[in-house]
Amino acid sequence: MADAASPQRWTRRPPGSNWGDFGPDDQRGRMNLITDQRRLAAIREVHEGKAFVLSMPLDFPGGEEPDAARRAPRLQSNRIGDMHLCNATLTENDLCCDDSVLLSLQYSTQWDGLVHWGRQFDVDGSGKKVPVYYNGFRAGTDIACGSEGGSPHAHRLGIENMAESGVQGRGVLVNLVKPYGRGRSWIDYDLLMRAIDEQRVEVREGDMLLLYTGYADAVIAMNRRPDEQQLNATGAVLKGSDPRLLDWIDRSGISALIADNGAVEGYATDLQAGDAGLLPLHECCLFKLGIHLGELWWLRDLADYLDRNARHAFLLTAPPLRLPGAAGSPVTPVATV
Ligand code: UVW
Repeated sequence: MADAASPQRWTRRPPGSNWGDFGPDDQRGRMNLITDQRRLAAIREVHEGKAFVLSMPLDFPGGEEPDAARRAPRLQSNRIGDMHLCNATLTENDLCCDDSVLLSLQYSTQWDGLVHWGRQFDVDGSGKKVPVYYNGFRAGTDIACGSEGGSPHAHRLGIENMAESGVQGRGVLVNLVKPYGRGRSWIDYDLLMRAIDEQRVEVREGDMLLLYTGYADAVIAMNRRPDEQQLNATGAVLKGSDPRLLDWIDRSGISALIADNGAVEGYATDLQAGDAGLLPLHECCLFKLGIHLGELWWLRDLADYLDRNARHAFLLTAPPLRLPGAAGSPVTPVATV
């Protein structure tokens, strides 16, 4: 499609992107593809009424390094005056607990919001690159950081936009443990297609695609003492540098891409970023196509059930926190089969 320009922000969109296709000021990206009709079709995938919770406990993986960017949640009791609201005796008969939490939004089972990954791009052909996110929203004005990065607020593309779409639709799961085992494997287009074909997974436009790799199984087994070396050798990761894989993600029409590992794609071992950036799949999904990424989901029980019952589709309900201005969110997704 020709550039449907929003003249204020951009006249030239990144090659392979869909900027403008959902409207010049769209902030929901591919979530727009989950229409009422498609939600009804997703509900028709429910045959037993059984529900699977797809979140790890939010204090996993655990064991943070001192310089870690993301930290495990810290709970504390709220206070009324000097009274801590933990087993607080408000009256002779009434007891109360009431907490606050300091929470890294992307520490555990999470959604990456559309401002999680942007890039420098020449949006008007002037030869000057500017820092932008999906649909050309600008770092600095649309996505503000406050003084010294202290009080960030995404005035555009915050995670609340995703929450307001409901995030309920058809989920389909591809089991990568079955064909490729529990060791580290890099999944390119051919390997993903092989798994999809062998498992007869029908991926429809608007579907949320889930990849079971076994990574979160290892995280849970480590019981809040993660062994980074072992985890780096665990489970399948998508090969973001494969252009055929990125092209398929675009053509498939998926609305979200989810895995039980830390970043869906593998990190390059040397951090020499070419033009495609450090994380090409993040760039393709979050920056170009408005496809939210789900990470560190708990998929084992659902994957086992689907395998035992020769199924792959279900109703997925997974809204993030409706937290204005945030770059991501914890999530407690539910698959209903
Ligand atoms: C990064 O890798 C920077 O983040 P995430 O894996 O949470 O998308």
